[in-house]
Amino acid sequence: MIEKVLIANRGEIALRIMRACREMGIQSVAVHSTADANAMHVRLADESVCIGPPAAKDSYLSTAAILSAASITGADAIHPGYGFLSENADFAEMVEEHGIKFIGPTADHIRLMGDKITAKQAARDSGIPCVPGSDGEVVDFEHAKKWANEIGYPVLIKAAAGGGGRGMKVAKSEAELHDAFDVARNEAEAAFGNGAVYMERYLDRPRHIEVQVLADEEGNVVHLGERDCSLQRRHQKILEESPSPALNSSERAEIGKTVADAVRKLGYRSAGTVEFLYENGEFFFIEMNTRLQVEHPVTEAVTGLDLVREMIRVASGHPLDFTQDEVRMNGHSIECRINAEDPFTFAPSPGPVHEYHAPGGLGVRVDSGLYSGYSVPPNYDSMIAKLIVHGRNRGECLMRLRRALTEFVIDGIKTTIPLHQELILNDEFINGAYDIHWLEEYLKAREADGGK
Ligand code: MV4
Repeated sequence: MIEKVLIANRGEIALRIMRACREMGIQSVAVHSTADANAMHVRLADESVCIGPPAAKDSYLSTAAILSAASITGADAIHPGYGFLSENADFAEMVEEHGIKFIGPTADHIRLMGDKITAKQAARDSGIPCVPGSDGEVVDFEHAKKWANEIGYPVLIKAAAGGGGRGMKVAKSEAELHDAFDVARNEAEAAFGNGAVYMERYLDRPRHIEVQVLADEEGNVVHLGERDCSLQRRHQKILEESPSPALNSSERAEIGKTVADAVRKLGYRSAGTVEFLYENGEFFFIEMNTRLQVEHPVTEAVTGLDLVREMIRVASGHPLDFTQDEVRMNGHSIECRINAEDPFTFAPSPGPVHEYHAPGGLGVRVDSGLYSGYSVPPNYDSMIAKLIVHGRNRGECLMRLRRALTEFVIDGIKTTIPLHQELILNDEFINGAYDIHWLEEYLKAREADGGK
């Protein structure tokens, strides 16, 4: 059994993992940069180690510093959280080579899903529906033309090493294809050191729906329903909900079963998320995330399960102690990501927090490392809190969300709380009638109205 976990992360997710450890009687080790010496994750841990200067590449991304910290504290496992080293297959491999358990999937599965071409092939071979597109890499313009004619325009050229929206180019016709192909290849080479690209039919107005799974080492796999993550700006999610307002229960059961069967075939272990675009009643695989995700709490709210606890149990070699039939989806949950940003321009707003008051009450959860007197450092991601609300149905959830956003006080810095207050009064949002482009169009219209 795991006795001491080093948490290779910071902020709210480090706290989240520590809380699971404490409930399980596991010691926790925080690591931190010099910029985070006063962070809540350092205060709440059983032990902490400073691993370097503020720049992430010299601290939270330094495999040497993190492995040294694990070694001197005698940690027998590492949880990577999300971002940073969480989807770095070489890191997962190094951790295991040091005789330390990596709380996540195998390095091979991380590598397989990290390359979007091999990920798509694996998904398709396991029975997951994919976006019609090229059979693997598109190596030159002649092949690009051949595939585009087969798929039909518009087409999307994507980088194998991309993901999360980086390195994509649309071509609406053959006239645009040559330049789009060249630009995509060159950008992929420059950004990732890997110029491999592939091609898909471009879906016009899909929703972004992702299915959560948990798998153990004995081949037991359960799906925990889906999350709708369509509300995004520049590929940053702003608000997520579960269940998706777009699905009915038979669609939900069917995609869940398809994903769980595929993940079992892949021999995957730990928590994972299979991402889809959903348009006109059809699901199309785009990527698989081999980590715990920011928005996991909405799934926790609806299922009552503790995903971090399950990840730790699976990493310890325990089988899942519940079956698919025992997973009950209950009610509705919404998460608002609260960023230290101007709610109109989205300019970062780090600095000292004067007054801090988190909302509470029935159905309300706040995951955050903020406290009065804390100063948000300028060196990292601007997400400073997640507000997660649960209700028996979407209407009750929205009522509680409105109430909770009214109670939330974060003084001294600008936050995106006013944006959320505004969004949840919008009729289209209230009706669940949004897709992946809705928020950006909403914000553009708001700007045209004179910043209000
Ligand atoms: C697409 C697409 C339309 N058609 N693929 C962007 C992030 C990356 N994970 C996949 N992305 C997209 N892939 C096809 N064939 C549109 C997007 C996309 C998107 C997807 C999910 C959430 C937000 C998005 C915003 C713009 C584009």
